[in-house]
Amino acid sequence: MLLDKNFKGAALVMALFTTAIIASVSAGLFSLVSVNLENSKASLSEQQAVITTLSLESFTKKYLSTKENRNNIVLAANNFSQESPINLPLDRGNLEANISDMGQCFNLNSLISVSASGDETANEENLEFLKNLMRSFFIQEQKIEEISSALIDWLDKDFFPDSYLGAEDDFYQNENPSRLTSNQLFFDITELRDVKGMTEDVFQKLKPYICVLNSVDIKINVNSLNPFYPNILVALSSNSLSDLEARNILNNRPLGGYASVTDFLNQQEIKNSFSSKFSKKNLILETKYFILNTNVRIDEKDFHFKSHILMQNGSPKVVRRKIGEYL
Ligand SMILES: [Ca+2]
Repeated sequence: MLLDKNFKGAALVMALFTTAIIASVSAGLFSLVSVNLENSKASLSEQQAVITTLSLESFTKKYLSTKENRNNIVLAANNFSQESPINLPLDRGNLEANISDMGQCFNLNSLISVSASGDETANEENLEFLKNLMRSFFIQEQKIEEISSALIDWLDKDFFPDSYLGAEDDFYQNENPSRLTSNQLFFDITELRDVKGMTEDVFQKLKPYICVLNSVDIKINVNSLNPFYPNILVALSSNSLSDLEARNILNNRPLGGYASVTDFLNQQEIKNSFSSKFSKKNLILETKYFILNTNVRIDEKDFHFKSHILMQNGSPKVVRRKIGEYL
């Protein structure tokens, strides 16, 4: 009788135990199915976002294929915002996009010159321009020298500091967090934060004025410059113009932009101050590099894309795509 009672108790425990296992397995399976469903949904949304972006890219390339439209982007971008907003409703969300004119920023990758035999050297004229840009923010000269030297070592492929203020792997390995030099062109401006000497304060000051292009070229479009960001002009004048003077020059620009670079250089305020080789060599009136920034929102999920569009032999080509956005 006692045995029977024990047996019944054990059977009940076993039954409960089995039910518990089945319940937890079912719950696990259900959450696995839900996660898979969510993943499939997210993947479908991403695919749709990519397809939408590619369609917008095609439209943008077509738009940018005429000189008149490119000029419209330049003139629209230089007044109050550096961007031209596009906003379209989609079936399950919306699309926001803008085309940034890259004729108004300093390409960090232009700090290195690569010879035909592949030798890399610092591009001294471009480096001097960047130093002037930092000087326009009244950054200390020692800090400017430290950042400039470290930047060249960060970009060049060798492992030896080019100057006593430079830094290669042995310096960065002892830093916290430990890291290595990139030894290649920048992919995003946020990498600048990892370079020796860079502080968040200096980074934030430079941020509106610098960019990273898929090339070592640098061209500044005098019609692209924005009066709200006058420091490029200050740096072009080797810091002989003040912020206010630079802003005034940009505010008094002809409505349709300058007709020639000579017209721009012949202005009284400019004439005497633009003596650097950089300002003589790199000023243009036509932007050749644009970035299409797209944000597609589908089913309450956001997808960011950057499409770099470069004019090559007279027609626009997408030369780089990047998914996501760094802060
Ligand atoms: Ca290096």
